[in-house]
Amino acid sequence: MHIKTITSQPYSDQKPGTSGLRKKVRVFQQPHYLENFVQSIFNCLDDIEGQTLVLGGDGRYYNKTAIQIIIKMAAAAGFKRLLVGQNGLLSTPAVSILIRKYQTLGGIILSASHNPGGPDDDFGIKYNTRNGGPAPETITDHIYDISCSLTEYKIAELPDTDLERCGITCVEGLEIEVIDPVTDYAELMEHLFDFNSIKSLFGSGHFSICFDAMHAITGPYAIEILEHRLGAIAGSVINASPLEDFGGHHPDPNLAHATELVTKMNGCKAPDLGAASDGDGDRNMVLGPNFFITPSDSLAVIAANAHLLPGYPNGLSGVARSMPTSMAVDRVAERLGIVSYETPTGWKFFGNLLDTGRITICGEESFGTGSDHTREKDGLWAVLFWLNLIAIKQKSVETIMLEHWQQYGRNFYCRYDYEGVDKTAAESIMQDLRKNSAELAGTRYGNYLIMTCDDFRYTDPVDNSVSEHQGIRILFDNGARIVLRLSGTGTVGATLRLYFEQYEYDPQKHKLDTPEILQPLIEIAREITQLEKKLGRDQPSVIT
Ligand code: VG1
Ligand code: CO
Repeated sequence: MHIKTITSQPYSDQKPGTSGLRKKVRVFQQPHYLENFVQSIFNCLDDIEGQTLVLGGDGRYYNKTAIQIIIKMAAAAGFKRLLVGQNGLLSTPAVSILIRKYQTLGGIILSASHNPGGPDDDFGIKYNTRNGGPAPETITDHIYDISCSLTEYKIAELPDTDLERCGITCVEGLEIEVIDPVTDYAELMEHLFDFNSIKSLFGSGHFSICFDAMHAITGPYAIEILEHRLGAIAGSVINASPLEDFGGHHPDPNLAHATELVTKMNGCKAPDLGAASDGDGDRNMVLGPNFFITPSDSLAVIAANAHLLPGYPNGLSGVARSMPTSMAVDRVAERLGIVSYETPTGWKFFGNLLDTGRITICGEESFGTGSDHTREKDGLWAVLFWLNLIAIKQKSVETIMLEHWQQYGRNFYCRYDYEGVDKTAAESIMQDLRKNSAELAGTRYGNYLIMTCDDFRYTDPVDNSVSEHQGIRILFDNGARIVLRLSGTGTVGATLRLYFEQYEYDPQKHKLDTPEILQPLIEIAREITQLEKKLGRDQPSVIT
């Protein structure tokens, strides 16, 4: 195999964020930009020789070009075997599952998740380690350090790989296997869930689903699993073909972006279950007719009922949620007598807890839920969980949720995102809060008394690594919370996120509207931060 060494200049902006390196496609198209980052990943790994790498992406614009480059660079780096998704496609949870199943060194995922795709939009690249999970900060920091001084990369002179047909190609000692993206994933789902009872549910003729794949990666997975294996009627999966620009939409499964699904679910003759997933298949939204389940509530319901499902016969060892996620799951954990861990935002922080068996289920408010079956959040898994639960309980989505609130109380919750704002202004809002945190404690706003205001700091209980500045928490005496943090996935300016939560035990109030309950907290946040004046915005860009 002839290997070329190409001289390049280091870039100074290749620092991975919450989930990999995300930039505009045009940034990745700069000379050697992608190659430099990939070489930095490979240089960070010291045991590549003879190993296997999983490779795939969500099919967005530049996926095809990038994958051919990475195949040639992986060959030059000394990998012995590459497992590549057919047509370059693999969902994020599928990559994680493949890494674990075939015990590979790791995997590379090409995706910017829910960010829009196309020549003028976003691309991303992420490295997952041997456990199947996103590389922890120690590794991503190391990759970044390497990238800052990288002056050359290696690439093998090979023809492009035919990714359209599944099968094995051997090129001078390197085995490139093009695999069906769905098979291994679907097989694992069959172990975790009772497919027969879900089949009976669909077979009864009284139950229907609409799954919106948002022209992103989960289309092929949902068609195979929901329609072919579980018998949902043809057409249950909408926007099923992955497109390079996701049909011009944000592939983000929330009420603001999954508009086609939301219209169906709020119309007459709505299906019994509505669901959607994001660009790379790790997020999920679950809806009933005219009824929205917040991701934090979904996590709590999943934790409370996991023991009923075939995949979790021994119940849960523990649970975890990211700090901004509502505390609904903590109440379930308390009743189950298990620990609920509070981690910083980003799935990588769940890795050690899952690997050491401390937790079985975990989730984030940002439409992410998962379990120890993999090391990524898993969109379709969550939808299958709800299907299986409905099949067991023979109750509607709404009834399951209302009964849960009756038992545990309800955590009213919402998130405000101010996207693409001035970075300096957003950072100064955070800085001012840090500065004033001591004075804020003890201040009263109407019925709300601030108990503490702090900057979340996490010590990983397994490796004792410390992550600081993970978001500002304003905690009130009645258990309400306001959380503020800056996004680590945006590609334009800064995105400021505000999270609001208030607990309500009284069942009489459970059907009240979230905005009504949370309005006082929203006003307090406006007053304390003056954010709308400072950011020059009178409304958030998105409310979820
Ligand atoms: C966002 C979410 C976070 C999630 C991350 C990656 O990060 O808030 O919970 O883990 O996206 O998800 P941030 O830093 O922008 O708030 V995905 O589906 O975009 O890989
Ligand atoms: Co995603």
